[in-house]
Amino acid sequence: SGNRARRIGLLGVPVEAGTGRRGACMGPEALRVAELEARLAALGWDVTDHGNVVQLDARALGALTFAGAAHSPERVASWVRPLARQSYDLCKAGTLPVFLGGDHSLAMGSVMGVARHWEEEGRPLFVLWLDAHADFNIPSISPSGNMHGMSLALLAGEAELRPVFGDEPTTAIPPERMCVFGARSIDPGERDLLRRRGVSIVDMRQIDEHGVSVLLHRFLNRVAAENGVLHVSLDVDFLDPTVAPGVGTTVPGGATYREAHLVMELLEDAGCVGSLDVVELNPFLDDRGRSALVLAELVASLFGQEIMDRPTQPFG
Ligand code: HAR
Ligand code: MN
Ligand code: MN
Ligand code: MN
Repeated sequence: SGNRARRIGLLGVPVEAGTGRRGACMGPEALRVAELEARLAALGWDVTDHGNVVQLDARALGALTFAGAAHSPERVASWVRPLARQSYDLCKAGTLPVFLGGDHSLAMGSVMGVARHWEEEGRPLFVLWLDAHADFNIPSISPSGNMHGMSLALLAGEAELRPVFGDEPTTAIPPERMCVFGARSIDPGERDLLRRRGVSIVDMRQIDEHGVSVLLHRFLNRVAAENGVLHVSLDVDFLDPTVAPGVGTTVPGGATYREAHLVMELLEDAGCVGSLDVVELNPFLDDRGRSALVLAELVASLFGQEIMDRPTQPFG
């Protein structure tokens, strides 16, 4: 797969300030316990676990103010500001970064660093948002004020969210290069904003009718036509809650086990993925590690594991 690094860097981001409930801080450790590193190494990747990003002192940031509801923005900023820098540095070093969450607010930092890198390389960055939600709220329209519901809007350059990065270097990703895939819970104001900005949305109704392959290829063809690089942001609630119950915001009617694997397998075939988030895993709500194991398997599929080549119970 031509333009990809052979090196994967894992980076934990135990942020949970972007959600309404506790437990996502345990996500990075659960993914490590699910043997993510060993699974990728078994596929031939050179994997380094960089541990967890170091949080800034949130009090030293001062109060961040917004034109509406935004909960704990200083705590979110204290994670995503250093994360954007480390993400950028990992890309610069030729490493394919895999970010282990932590709630989805972490994408503000992970994708920001990735976007700054590819902008300098002159390659267009596309974003595939695998999620029940679009995470395209801004403070003036958010029904909850939870910042994990605003990360894609920040990445699209929404002005209301600028205080999150303050004076740090940022860039905006054109919303036409974003695709929300698996959607089934979008707020009314959020839907208007998505339409006005021109974000592509593939909802579960379309997936039921046409299947993931046809719909994903539409987007991947656009990435290929522009010689783009793809960031994949995988929210656990993309999956149906019967497959992955370990998440704070379950929504019925999500992707099945095989639909999710097929998405990963098609992404591997396309060969354009340059970075990945695995977010919203809440081990406190999980059923004996089931969701963490499903996620570890999905990440392996994205990086070359074939469904017909899975040895019997290698990781217990
Ligand atoms: N749209 C709702 C809000 O903004 C719920 C967002 C929930 N987000 C996540 N990540 N769980 O997708 O509050
Ligand atoms: Mn190691
Ligand atoms: Mn999300
Ligand atoms: Mn979600």
